Amino acid sequence: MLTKTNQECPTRFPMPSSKPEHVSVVDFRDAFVATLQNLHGKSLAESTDQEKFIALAALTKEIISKNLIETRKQRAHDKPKQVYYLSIEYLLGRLLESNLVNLGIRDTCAEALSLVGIELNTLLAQEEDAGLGNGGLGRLAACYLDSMAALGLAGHGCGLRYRYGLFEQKIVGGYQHEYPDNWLKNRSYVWEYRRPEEKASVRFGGTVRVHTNGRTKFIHENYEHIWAVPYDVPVVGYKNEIVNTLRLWSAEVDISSHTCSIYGQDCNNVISYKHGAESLTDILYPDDSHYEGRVLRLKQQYFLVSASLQHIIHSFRLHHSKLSELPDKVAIHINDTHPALAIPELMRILIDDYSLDWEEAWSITVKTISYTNHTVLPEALEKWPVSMLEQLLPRIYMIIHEINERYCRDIWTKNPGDWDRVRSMAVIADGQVHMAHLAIAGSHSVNGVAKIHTEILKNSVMNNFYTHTPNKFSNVTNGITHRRWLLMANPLLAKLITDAIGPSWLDYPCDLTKLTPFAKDAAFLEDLAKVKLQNKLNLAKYIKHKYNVIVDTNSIFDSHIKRIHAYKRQCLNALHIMHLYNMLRENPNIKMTPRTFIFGGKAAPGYYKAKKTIKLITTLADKINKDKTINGKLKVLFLGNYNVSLAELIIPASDVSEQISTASREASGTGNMKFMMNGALTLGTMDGANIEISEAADADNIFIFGLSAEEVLNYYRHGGYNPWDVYNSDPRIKTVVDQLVNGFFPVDQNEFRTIHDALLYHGDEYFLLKDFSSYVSAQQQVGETYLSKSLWQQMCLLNIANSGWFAGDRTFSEYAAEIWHLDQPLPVWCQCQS
Ligand code: B1N
Repeated sequence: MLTKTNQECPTRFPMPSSKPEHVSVVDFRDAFVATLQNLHGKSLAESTDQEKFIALAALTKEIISKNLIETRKQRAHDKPKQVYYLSIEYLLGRLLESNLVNLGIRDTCAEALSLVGIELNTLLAQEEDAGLGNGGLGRLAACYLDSMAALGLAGHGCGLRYRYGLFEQKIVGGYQHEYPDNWLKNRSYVWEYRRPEEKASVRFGGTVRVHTNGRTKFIHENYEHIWAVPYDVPVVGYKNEIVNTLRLWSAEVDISSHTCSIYGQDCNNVISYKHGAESLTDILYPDDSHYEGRVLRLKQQYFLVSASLQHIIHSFRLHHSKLSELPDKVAIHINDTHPALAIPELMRILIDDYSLDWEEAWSITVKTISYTNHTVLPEALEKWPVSMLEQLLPRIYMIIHEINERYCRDIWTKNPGDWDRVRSMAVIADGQVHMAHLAIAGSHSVNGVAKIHTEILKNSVMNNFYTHTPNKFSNVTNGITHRRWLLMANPLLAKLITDAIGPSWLDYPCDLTKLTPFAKDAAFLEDLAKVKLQNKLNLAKYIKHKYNVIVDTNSIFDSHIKRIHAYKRQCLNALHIMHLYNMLRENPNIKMTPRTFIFGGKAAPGYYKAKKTIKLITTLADKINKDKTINGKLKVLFLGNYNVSLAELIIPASDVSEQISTASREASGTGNMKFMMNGALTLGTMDGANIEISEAADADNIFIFGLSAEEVLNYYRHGGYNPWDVYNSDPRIKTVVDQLVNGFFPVDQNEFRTIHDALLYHGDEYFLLKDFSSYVSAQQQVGETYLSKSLWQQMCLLNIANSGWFAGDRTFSEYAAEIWHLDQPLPVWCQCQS
């Protein structure tokens, strides 16, 4: 069954020793009560749940702190190569439970609390999600931190400490409303350590004076400077006593040295200047699919990069004197182009602060930096106007200019006379700085995040770059942490697995393949079904409590949870539900497996079409859920404020995982992997990592439909297709499309006009109508397969058994070996089976 993983099984090295904390239940209870009293000056009986949560987190942090200090000490001694992962987003979710799990004390803690009448789950629910990210890219960064710590790598995250995370979504009258996510209610975060003594100064604006007296010097003058103050969030390794850090930078202005008199009569102006400058790290940009060209975003990017690089070079120099050794001792990884200014910033530091010449600085920079691309959507590719960069970051712009000159010269030398090629690859073209071009030019490695995505980069989107430097390009398919997404989010399934095959899968996720023989074990499959049912009951309880809707746990729970975007095709799902509803209204006794369709996801606040999609789903839900004539065969739910915690509830309870993006548009997807690991069957297109999921789980165990990426790209190259042909030839399609605007819904007839017109009058850019018929057939096959309980459970089991390859530990072993060239023994995610 597991052919690929066996072949790719790396050399075996031992895992770091597993020493779970030996804390006794009674000691833990006593320490908890003492911490509670100490922190709040209240007895257990007087304390609120929030206070109890804070005490439990503080106690957990105490254990973590010891390990953090020890890890630092050990690293100062061993001096391993350090990895710095630079990302503008980290979608951490809650940390208390995952920290307890990783420390190996979750059960001890639960038992200790029960001695004093407290349910651990009640306290866990008190924690705010840390939502410092939009979606896949930010959650991926969080999963990788977890894997790096678990594998014992000296890997650190660098990011921004946004005062407000991704907005809170409320559904009012069926529409999305956004509210600030005030996650730092008490101005501080239970897990962080503020380290003002390690602050860095970041400079904006001003001018550059070129001083040529012997050696050319660049003197940056008249700039404004803002302090970047680090807050370190500990990242706990799985039962290995390793603690890494995620360093989040916060903007601060110290006004103690500003005299009020130069600003005006009183100190108000100084204070408002401070507030203005510090707002730099106030908000996360809430859009992950359209590039945002505002100067504040550029400031955030440079702030992250400059503070992080100053810190990296400073830490390096504590142990090493020769900067030429930087690439041997440090790897800097940029998560998409948002931190691509790391390239000119490292050049600036090496040239201006350490007097290296250009060639040497460039060689060090390129060898140190690597880049992951996460999207081929043209509207998401970052480009900054030259004028904006020049004004905000004059010295950085000079360096980018020089990078561009040299890069273009190099392309020209290899392709004399080919101006078109030079223009298409230039870092600066048409008055804009192309960040992806800068990232490729300035790093030694460029990787895509799923096989097909990398192929599209190499063969079309970045083809010129690929032919110029083919060795830079590689693929590293994304992965997720099986500790959070299986062990923690689905404890019943984790227990069932461990009882069957032992606990080795926790350290070696590919050992999940040991489950394969259970595909023929009827009793085990029954147990698997029971676990799913229990998880469905948990979700049903939440839905009843929150939305007062009763869902049938014998129905198929079919989930579509992710950001709302035209290419992710939530509308295709909605059109199919309309079609099922039409069939049921025509004949309520039609044979149809009952379904509960679950949606969740946020739309970017300025994304009109995505917001209309939410309104369409909620309107459809209202109509269907109220209709008694369909005998409860269909239910539709839009669960508000989708975030990491809600995903942890929905995924273990789902039977079907909707991964229906237009082929070629989704770089990878990672939700698809989480569902697979929890035994939901994928209904998807041949896009992103779905393709590798279908290879790993075997094509028989997933439902594939729709155009291939090649077909879609071909249509795009030839100006699209004609949706009217499909509309006129398939009455099912005509009916549902017409229903968008013909009064079928009890709303203004123009409410869904944009959606309707995009399908018929604007070429159906994402091929909803073209894929509709094959989607309907695949859905029908899902319904029929579900009727055979044992076949369904067998398919679920084979998905779980083959999901180990999608663990972040595998991904990180690949990065460590092939991109960062770490000097430690390679971490292992897979035991070679004899
Ligand atoms: O990155 C994920 C992939 O699994 C998804 O397919 C991909 O869509 C996602 C601008 C992005 N690509 N680009 C972004 C995020 C924030 C932002 O401001 C773009 N996110 C993705 C992980 O590889």
